[in-house]
Amino acid sequence: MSRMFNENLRSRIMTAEDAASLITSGSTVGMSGFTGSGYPKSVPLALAAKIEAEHAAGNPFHLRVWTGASTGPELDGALARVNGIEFRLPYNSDPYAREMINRGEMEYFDMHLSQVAPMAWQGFLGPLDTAIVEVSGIRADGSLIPSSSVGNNKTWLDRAEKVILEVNRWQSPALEGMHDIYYGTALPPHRVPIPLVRPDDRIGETAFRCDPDKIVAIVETDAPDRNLPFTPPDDAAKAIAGHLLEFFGHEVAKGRLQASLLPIQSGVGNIANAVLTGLIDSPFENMTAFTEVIQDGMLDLLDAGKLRMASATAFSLSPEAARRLNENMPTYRGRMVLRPQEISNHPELIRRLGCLAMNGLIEADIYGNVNSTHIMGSRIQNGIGGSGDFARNAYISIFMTPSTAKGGKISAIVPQASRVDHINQDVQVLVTEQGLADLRGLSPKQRARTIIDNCSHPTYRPALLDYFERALAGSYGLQTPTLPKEALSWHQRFIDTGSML
Ligand code: 0RQ
Repeated sequence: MSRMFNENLRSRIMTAEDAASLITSGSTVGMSGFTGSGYPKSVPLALAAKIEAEHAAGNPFHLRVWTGASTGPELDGALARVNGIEFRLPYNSDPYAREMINRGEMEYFDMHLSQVAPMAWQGFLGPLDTAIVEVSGIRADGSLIPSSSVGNNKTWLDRAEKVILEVNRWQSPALEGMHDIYYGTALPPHRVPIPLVRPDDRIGETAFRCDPDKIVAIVETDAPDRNLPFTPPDDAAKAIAGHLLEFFGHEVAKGRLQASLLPIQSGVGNIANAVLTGLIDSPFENMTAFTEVIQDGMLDLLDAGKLRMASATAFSLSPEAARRLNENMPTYRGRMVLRPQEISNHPELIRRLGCLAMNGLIEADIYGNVNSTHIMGSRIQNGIGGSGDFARNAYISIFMTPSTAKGGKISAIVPQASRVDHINQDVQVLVTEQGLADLRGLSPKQRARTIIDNCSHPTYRPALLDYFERALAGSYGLQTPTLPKEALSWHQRFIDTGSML
């Protein structure tokens, strides 16, 4: 059945190929999509075919692509495979796009997710030619029912010169009413406080407004979101979850956290999902989440009655969990709110609510500076995503990782991070399967001993201690003892030999 209830817009229904033909080389395109949900699935594929044909005919054809965060293989993957993206922002996890970026063939502006919409409004990113946005329906009054992610869609619809809509009938019709689209943002000097004081407050509208004159094409689809399944928690993930739950229990016992904790934020990846799973058997009740994505673990917490409600900008569910959600949407709807990412990740709100931020990392150094983005300092993995929005403003900012990577050939705790995304002041707790380092109120030298003792892998611990002791003896200054010639030698050894050992 069609989800198009506006008669005037019916004449704009067309094929994905016809819609793609409206986009010219050099365009900036604002796409919907956030971690494999709510991204357009048929126009980008048609665009990729068109780009391939143009390249075969010897005609250059490249796009500048803006999104909410990562998307699916039909978008980033398809466009990267045909070398169709010359510039990309703000977050990517597609392996083809990642390879192109790391070969130097695609420019990538990896940025804080809360800042994308404001920067677009400020005019810092240049003009936006076309918005391609998946929606789950069009109401009779022309307003657009959002899909399984909200991301930057409100901003793309407002800012773009023309709009292409994909109306996806695969998305549950019961999504309607779950969204909270806030229209009260403004640029300085006209900014006002955002009136949200609890994670479940609703401050906006349930649909997007869109000038009908800008809508140049509507494509109907039935394609599913394509999120990857999570791997079941391994021993390291379970140990990390255990340390963290013990820490929360300790904070409650000390009276620094209430028994329902504070709104939790959980990052991307398997470890974050494992921690959520661990909360099911915890003593904490009536929890809330003010976060970016709702993963499988959060759905489980809602099912278990442990989580009272979750506020996010997108779903990030395995195919099995997505099926479960869609089949039972009416029972979840009152307990979930999806908001624009400038609101889900807003520093003002994260600070006000006092979120407990839990994010993954690539490496941390002995002083607690965290690298979330680059392997060996130069190869991008995904991007900073929302981790910076939350880490800087959280009530407690927690980072977690297995203590080694690549089968033990890499230590996740290093003398000096090869890249710093989160400065030590934004990292209050560090957790590996070895243990938890509570860094609150510690000086750099105290932090180093705590991190080495509690978090490093026993294989690397003696070498880290040795480095620290020698730095204490030979450093230029003793606030943050460092041996510059040696600080990145572990990374160089990995690049030269394939191992930090
Ligand atoms: O590589 O895929 O080739 O095996 O990095 O690592 O261990 O699977 O961990 O899925 O939790 O991701 C930081 C990338 C962790 C993620 C990061 C290699 C490792 C593997 C992935 P393979 P794991 P996770 C808000 C929060 C930034 C955005 C963010 C991330 C791959 O958490 O993108 O936090 N964070 N957003 O082998 C070399 C090391 C390594 C390493 C891991 N030290 N050296 N390789 N890897 N550590 C949500 C959003 O913003 C949407």
